[in-house]
Amino acid sequence: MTRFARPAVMGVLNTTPDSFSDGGAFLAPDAALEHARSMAAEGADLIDVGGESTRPGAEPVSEAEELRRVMPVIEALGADDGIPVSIDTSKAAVAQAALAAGATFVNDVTALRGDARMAGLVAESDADVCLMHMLGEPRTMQDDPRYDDVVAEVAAFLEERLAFAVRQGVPEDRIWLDPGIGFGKTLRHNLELLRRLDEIVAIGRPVVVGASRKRFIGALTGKAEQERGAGTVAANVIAYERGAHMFRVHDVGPTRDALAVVGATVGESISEAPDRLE
Ligand code: HH2
Repeated sequence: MTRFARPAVMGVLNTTPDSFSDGGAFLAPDAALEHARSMAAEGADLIDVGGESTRPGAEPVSEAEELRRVMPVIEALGADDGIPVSIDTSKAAVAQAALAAGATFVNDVTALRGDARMAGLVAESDADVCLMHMLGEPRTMQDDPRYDDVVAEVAAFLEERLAFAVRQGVPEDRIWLDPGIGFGKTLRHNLELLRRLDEIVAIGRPVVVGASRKRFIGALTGKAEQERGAGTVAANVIAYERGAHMFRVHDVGPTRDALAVVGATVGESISEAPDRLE
């Protein structure tokens, strides 16, 4: 089991100038901290702090710059608030500094492929790690991605990365898997992954889903990034029903509410729901 009850909500905190939906909004440490606290108050179980955008076409950021962006926020969250922190990075040096400052979760969108030192670092820490599927790299991942069977291929990739992490000494019970919605996927690929998410859940590790405000929701609704909250909730409701454990979102409050209703209706918490006239 994991230390987070299902459903768990991961609040997104991008300390970047160029993230696809909130770029620039939380670059200043004060604004970032305030946003982290408000997400925690709305029911986030942990805050995912990232200093490098992975949006399609994004350019890489140096280690020094990434550290400069994320560390003031992580230090303040650990010291002042005790809010659980996840570090969204593929660089071992950034993860190491974040873990030393109190982060307890490493969210590596390269699934330990981006930095040869990352697996060993995670193994030596007692942090959880999320291994995500991505086809190619952010700069080029949306250039005509192709699969014969996207769900089978993503599952096979995640099984291989899970086995790799375990071989490197990461205890299996600290590993999370993520199909990587929008990372080298067409609209159809994203929808197929959500529809057949139970096949990813069947691998046997808890699954994280990051559908929040992504382009496939814009394609279906015609809405701009900040107006994709309802579409995001719908995607997460489906993912929860298919067995996902953690939901990475920008809009924590509406997600928490939706998951409470779904959990009481079809989830584990049905037996815990108070039986009264409502
Ligand atoms: N998506 C993004 C970033 N990190 N991590 C996981 N585990 N799963 C995801 O789906 C995921 C992720 C992209 O979203 P965002 O952080 O809002 O944008 P950007 O990469 O432009 O900062």
